[in-house]
Amino acid sequence: MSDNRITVLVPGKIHPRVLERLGKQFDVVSVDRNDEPQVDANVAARVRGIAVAGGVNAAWIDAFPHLEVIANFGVGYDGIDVKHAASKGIVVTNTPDVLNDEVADTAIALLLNTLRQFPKAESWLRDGRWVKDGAFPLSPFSMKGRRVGIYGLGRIGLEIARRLEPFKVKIGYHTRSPRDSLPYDYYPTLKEMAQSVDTLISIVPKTPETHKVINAEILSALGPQGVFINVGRGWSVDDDALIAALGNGTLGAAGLDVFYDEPNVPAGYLSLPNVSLLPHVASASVPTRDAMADLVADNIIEWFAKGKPLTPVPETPVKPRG
Ligand code: NAP
Ligand code: 8YV
Repeated sequence: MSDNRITVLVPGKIHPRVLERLGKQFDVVSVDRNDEPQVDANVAARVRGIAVAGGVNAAWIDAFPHLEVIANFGVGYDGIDVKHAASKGIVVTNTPDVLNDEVADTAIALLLNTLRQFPKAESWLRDGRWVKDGAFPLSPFSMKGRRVGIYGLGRIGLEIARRLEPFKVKIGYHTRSPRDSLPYDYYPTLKEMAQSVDTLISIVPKTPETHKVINAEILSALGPQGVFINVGRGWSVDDDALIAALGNGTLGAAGLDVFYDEPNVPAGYLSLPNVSLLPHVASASVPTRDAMADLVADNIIEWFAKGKPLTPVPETPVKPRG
């Protein structure tokens, strides 16, 4: 460790490219990510940046008196106590835009898998059932003629909408503020949207307002032909209500990439035939994760070189470094 290099702390695991890029110009200190930081006092006094995939709570923020910047690996930064960071003048950055295409592609793939049961059809072939039992059963649902409501039409939601256009489905969305000049129907409430569509795709952030809003009422409004897809956060879903609705036919099918308490997936989903499950892989390709890693590194590099990170989150101030 050299004295004139800035120290950047990495709590827990992160993409190796972040370590490689930052290691070229900073002293990078990797530590376990527990609830309370356990970092040598001499190191703690030197830390000026944190790069993290996951969470940084107030205890971690308070443990480093010279902390200036926290760079999160991921566009969703719900694991970081941004309010606390903001109160101390610490800048938080995330990785927007570089993953829009990948996550939107995954949303469409998950929707098709859910409607047409392709993962099950492949298992049918691999298990020798095509030979033994004949053709795979017809899928109960199809993309054709669907009315799709997108809950959250931000960077990723808009890419999902654009990808849906060639499928000739009807597209609507719900956000708190309508977006200008878009050819999609705006619904002022989630409930109104759920009553008007048969396919709901959730791509909202984890916030106090989005907690368990996909509940029994919303699922029942989608109806027995209805399909729910979640690529946002598991936080937004009432799992008990969704498992019950899928089990008793109130809702037709669901496709989930994200869960309330990852990596734990409620057992109720695993035994249901009408749910397609992915282990939070929407952005998980080599090119996209490389781009996210580069943006984490570049945010830290730009902050210390120019006092201005590339992609600060709106809640934290960007004051030039003193
Ligand atoms: P974004 O550009 O900030 O878009 C968020 C959208 O949600 C906006 O349209 C916003 O519109 C809407 N929204 C926020 N709060 C809302 C509320 N209470 N009610 C209704 N609409 C609300 O974010 P993004 O880059 O698209 O990412 C969205 C989220 O996707 C991330 O925060 C992350 O949690 C998740 N994500 C998941 C994966 C994955 O691997 N599955 C990958 C990337 C991202 P208004 O502000 O007008 O309401
Ligand atoms: C990643 C995500 O899986 O960007 C996000 O918000 O949920 C995903 O892209 C995650 O952030 C990796 O830690």
